[in-house]
Amino acid sequence: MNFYSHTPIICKSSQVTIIGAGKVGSTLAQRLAEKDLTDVVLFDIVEGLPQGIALDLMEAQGLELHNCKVKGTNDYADTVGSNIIIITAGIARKPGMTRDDLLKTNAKIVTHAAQKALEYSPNAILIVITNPLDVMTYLAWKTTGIDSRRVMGMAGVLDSARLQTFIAMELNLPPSDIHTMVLGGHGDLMLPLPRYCTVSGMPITELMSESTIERLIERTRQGGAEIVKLLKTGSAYFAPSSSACLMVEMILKQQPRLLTAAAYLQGEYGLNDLFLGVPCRLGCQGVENVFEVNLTQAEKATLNASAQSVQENIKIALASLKE
Ligand code: TXD
Repeated sequence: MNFYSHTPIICKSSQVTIIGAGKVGSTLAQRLAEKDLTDVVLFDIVEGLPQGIALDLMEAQGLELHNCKVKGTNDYADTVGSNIIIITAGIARKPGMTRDDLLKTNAKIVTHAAQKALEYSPNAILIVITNPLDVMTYLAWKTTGIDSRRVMGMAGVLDSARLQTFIAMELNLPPSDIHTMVLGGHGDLMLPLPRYCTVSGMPITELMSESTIERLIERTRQGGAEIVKLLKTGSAYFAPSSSACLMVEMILKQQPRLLTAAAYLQGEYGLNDLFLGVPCRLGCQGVENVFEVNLTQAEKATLNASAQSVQENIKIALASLKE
């Protein structure tokens, strides 16, 4: 009897491709595999990087006891037949840099990645993570021409998780008791909605002073920048990868939940032809439903300002793709 035989590698029936094996991409690959959710193909243009990360993750398989295969590659052909494609490729923010500074470089990277990956996985659902998020999600959809319900951007889950964390820290309660909602663009004009944030069913407006809520909201708006400033190189990746992992889990397991994602709007909230963070139901079809919540005049004004900024950047990005 051979006590040292290798654990057989059982392939999962689903496959997720992650484009960009940087901080977010590699951490997401780890989360997906270690949660035993799906096989993962990790793609990057840097030779050896995705292969090295994939091998490292596979060497932990017997310790973490999961059954998912992680493969690293520089060849899009290896991504064939993926159920979900996640784009994290691009350059990350450096201190003092806004998300919109990333616009033109990432526009080229994201549109190329979306087109190449969909060539090999024409039925895949596309989740965009690269910043500036709402613009990149639009470009990925526009330049591939796939059904808009199959395209979504990850930001609302993260922004909501950040606000959830700050409320939990303030009230000294577990984050699981706290439900938050942050709409709008993934930027300084995001729209946290305290009226819709609850602690075990109680609106936070009943539990905290206006000034405390405003402080936590401002910290949420600056949540990405706060981490960029602390890290000095690169941006957040643990919570972003957890957020994307949750979206993948809901889609693959067909266990829809209401959460915020950048979804294509066709009249909802009075907005048209852009991707913006709104509450949706995600399922195996992608964005299965967009929910419209009532907004006050002030909230509507913030959402409109957010939409306007996204639409202006879409124009700049589309023009830059023709240069
Ligand atoms: O909430 C959100 N959506 C975000 C978004 C939260 C965190 C990070 N956010 C953005 O994700 C961030 O501003 C970046 O635009 C992306 C990726 O962030 P990450 O921290 O992972 O950046 P890295 O570590 O620099 O990784 C980027 C990788 C790197 O390995 C490059 O070699 C690769 O992208 N890259 C490419 N891969 C494939 N194809 C092309 N063309 C390419 N260009 C660069």
